[in-house]
Amino acid sequence: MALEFDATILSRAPVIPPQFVWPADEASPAAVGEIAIPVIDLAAFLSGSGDFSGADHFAAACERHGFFQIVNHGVDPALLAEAYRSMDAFYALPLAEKQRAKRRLGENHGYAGSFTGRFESRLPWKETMSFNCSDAPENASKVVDYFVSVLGEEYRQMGEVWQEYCDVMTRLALDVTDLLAVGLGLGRGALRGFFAGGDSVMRLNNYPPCRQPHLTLGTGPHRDPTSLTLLHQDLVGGLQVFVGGEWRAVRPREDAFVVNIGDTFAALVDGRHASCLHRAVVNGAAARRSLTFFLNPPLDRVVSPPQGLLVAKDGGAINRKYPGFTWREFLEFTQKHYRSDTNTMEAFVDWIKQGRRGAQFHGDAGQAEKN
Ligand SMILES: *[C@@H]1O[C@H](CO)[C@@H](O)[C@H](O)[C@H]1NC(C)=O
Ligand SMILES: *[C@@H]1O[C@H](CO)[C@@H](O)[C@H](O)[C@H]1NC(C)=O
Ligand SMILES: O=C(O)CCC(=O)C(=O)O
Repeated sequence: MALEFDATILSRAPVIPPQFVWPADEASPAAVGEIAIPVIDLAAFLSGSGDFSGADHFAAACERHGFFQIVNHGVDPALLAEAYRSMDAFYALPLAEKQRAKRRLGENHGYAGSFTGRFESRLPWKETMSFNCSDAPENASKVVDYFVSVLGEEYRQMGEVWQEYCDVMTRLALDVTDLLAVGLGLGRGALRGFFAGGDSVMRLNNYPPCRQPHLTLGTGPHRDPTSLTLLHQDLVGGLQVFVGGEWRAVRPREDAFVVNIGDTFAALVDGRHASCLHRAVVNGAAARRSLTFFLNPPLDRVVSPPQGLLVAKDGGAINRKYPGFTWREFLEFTQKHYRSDTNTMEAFVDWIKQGRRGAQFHGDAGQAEKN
């Protein structure tokens, strides 16, 4: 019988099931140092001036580790508070109720208790609820419709909270693409068209306490295959980023979103920016929650760098670092052929070069929760 991730039972288990035990060199050591990731104040930029503070550190951070924070982003703290209340209400439901939204194999949406259906080892110590969001006008109530269709009419209000949250995240993520475009010397708005009408995804992460926190991981090391992630973590802390050969903790800030660059965005900007390697650890005392919004282009849009990035300083053409591909192809690759880990994009590029055939499912490597 498949192992069920029942948070109320597992969080009290003195010995965790072996499926959750990670190899010693990958699990979380007792203490890691903090990293000072740049904090970008968006107030002036969003009001249209085109300026933003912290620009010097910003460019270096995008190139080095693909990770920064934004403050004065305009998201109403009341909406965030409402989102956390709604997430708590969802996770407080009995397991059987949550499983009415159960994520099925090969799907990217629904409730997943630690992915026990897809992988058998190195399971992440968490439960997640994921759903699609779209900024296409005809799909303006997509999130509400999803909650009502999988959980029932009683969940309409919950769906409305997430609809609003996703709409706000979509707008903010598009503003962040402007920030990144300006940082790359492209015009403001140069990257927006790529994402218009996109198939973005929202995920609510719940990490129950764990009595053996150093044996496991909440989210294994990975780069997001998606384009840009806007992450909000509660004040418990647990997000870590790999920089300069070591893991470093990102101190939570209630007023900030962490932005991390994913594989698809790195390919879109021809490798000018790094796709960020990160993970989340769990702890012995407190449950931890995070909210992740993954900005994506439409499934069939071809990922190909803007012309402005393919011209060298001397005017010559630059050889592209990645072959053209669609987000659908890459998404399917991560769902059917490869368990996302630190080298997903390299494996995908090899797979394309070998004629898009014959890739085996690398079920052993990396972590489980991506798509
Ligand atoms: C969500 O989006 C994915 C692709 O991004 C698609 O395969 C899936 O069918 C969508 N699910 C729903 C419920 O809209
Ligand atoms: C709107 O949602 C439907 C159903 O999920 C999907 O088939 C369609 O492609 C979506 N339209 C856009 C423009 O995203
Ligand atoms: O919970 C976190 O801080 C990280 C979550 C994450 O990396 C993910 O959901 O992909």
